[in-house]
Amino acid sequence: MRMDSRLVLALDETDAEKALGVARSVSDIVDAIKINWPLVVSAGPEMITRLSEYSEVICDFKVADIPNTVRLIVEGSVARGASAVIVHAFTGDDSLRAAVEAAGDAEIYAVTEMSHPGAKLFTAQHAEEMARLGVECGASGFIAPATRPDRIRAIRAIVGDRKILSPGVGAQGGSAADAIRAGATYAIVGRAIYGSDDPRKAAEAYADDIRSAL
Ligand code: NUP
Repeated sequence: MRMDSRLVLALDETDAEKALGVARSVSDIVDAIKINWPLVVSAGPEMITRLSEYSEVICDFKVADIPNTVRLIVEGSVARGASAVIVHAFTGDDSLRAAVEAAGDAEIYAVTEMSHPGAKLFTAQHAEEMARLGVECGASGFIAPATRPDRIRAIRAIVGDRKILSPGVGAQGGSAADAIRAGATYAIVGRAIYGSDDPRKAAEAYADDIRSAL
């Protein structure tokens, strides 16, 4: 995945044509487009392939299952054009290893602590353990919360030079520049870009904000 703007668009727009329009308008600004279930259940998995014409595509399927099911989901995503797939780490070492193996040349990013308030109940309490497990199992990157930059710092101390992608910027209250300063490799921004009146202008503003932190 390229590392120019360090900005990743979270494209949770559910209208296929609007989603493609946003992708087209920001593809030269963002380093990747992350898609999630909202777009896939409304517009179909072929969106992975269509969007891969504009940008690298990260499938944020937060896969949490037994190794065989994980393998099938990761293989299917990569076959459709995904450059990376996001999986949960709480499923354990066998499921994580199955994801990494199934990804081949594509990347696996493991969730550590999630960005929403409810994350404090479970994921926050095991985030460091999950990061350690991800490193052991060969994950290329980790998801850590822009809403709590101190937690990005803690995860960075564990994962060394592997990637950290941080959601929670904009609509959830986090700052892209703060996340990057805390050690994130990429800031992930969704609604604050695709939901704005001028997604291109919004993406440019986030890219400028990130640049100010480098
Ligand atoms: O901890 C996480 N928080 C989070 O928001 C892990 C995620 N993968 N995400 C995803 O990032 C979330 O599902 C959405 O696709 C995106 C954030 O979107 P927004 O809050 O910027 O609109």
